[in-house]
Amino acid sequence: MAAESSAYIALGANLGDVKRNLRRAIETLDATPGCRVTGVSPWYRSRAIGPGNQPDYLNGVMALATSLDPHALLDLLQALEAAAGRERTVRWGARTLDLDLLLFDDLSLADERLTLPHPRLAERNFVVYPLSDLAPALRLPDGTPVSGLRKALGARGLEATFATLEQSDD
Ligand code: A4P
Ligand code: MG
Repeated sequence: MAAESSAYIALGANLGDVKRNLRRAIETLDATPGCRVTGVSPWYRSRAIGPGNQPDYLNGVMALATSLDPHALLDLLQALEAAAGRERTVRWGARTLDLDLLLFDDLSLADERLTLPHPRLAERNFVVYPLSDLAPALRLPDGTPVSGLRKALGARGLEATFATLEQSDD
């Protein structure tokens, strides 16, 4: 059996049935051969970063054990975004589902399809907060502790909501 890698994936959505789209993405990934969801963070409501007047996002992070390689995992994430009805029109525009590959083991790479760690990970509190809730001792490949990023960013525009999607009221 191929050795498993450890990956962290950011989930975000601000259009349509947000909780259902997020829940489906987690369930579908967990049911995919070669992928096992090993943890899901608490959920945060966050002010949208992007053009125009967009609804708030719901953001979280999941941990995955996988035998896929990083590009195959990115293909899978993009297929799940497409299945949720995501339309890529405006960069940073509102979306039914956004799945970003944050970290894959301690890989650092940049090619035309994939950059690891995710290039905007360290600037976004709606990624760093749930990531550090899920993995408080985690470090980026360059040794930066996520707990330090969390302190540096602060919680501006961010509101902790429910611990699990199941605990939310609808
Ligand atoms: N790509 C390269 N590296 C990666 C990676 N590590 N993970 C490429 C995922 N994709 C990666 O992404 C554009 C291209 O990035 C892909 O083709 C892939 O090959 P996209 O998902 O098509 O487009 P996008 O998401 O609109 O652009 P981008 O630049 O990835 O945006 P982000 O950084 O994903 O930001 N505000 C709040 N409050 N919460 C949010 O979750 N999310 C975004 C999207 C904007 N504002 C937000 C939130
Ligand atoms: Mg994206």
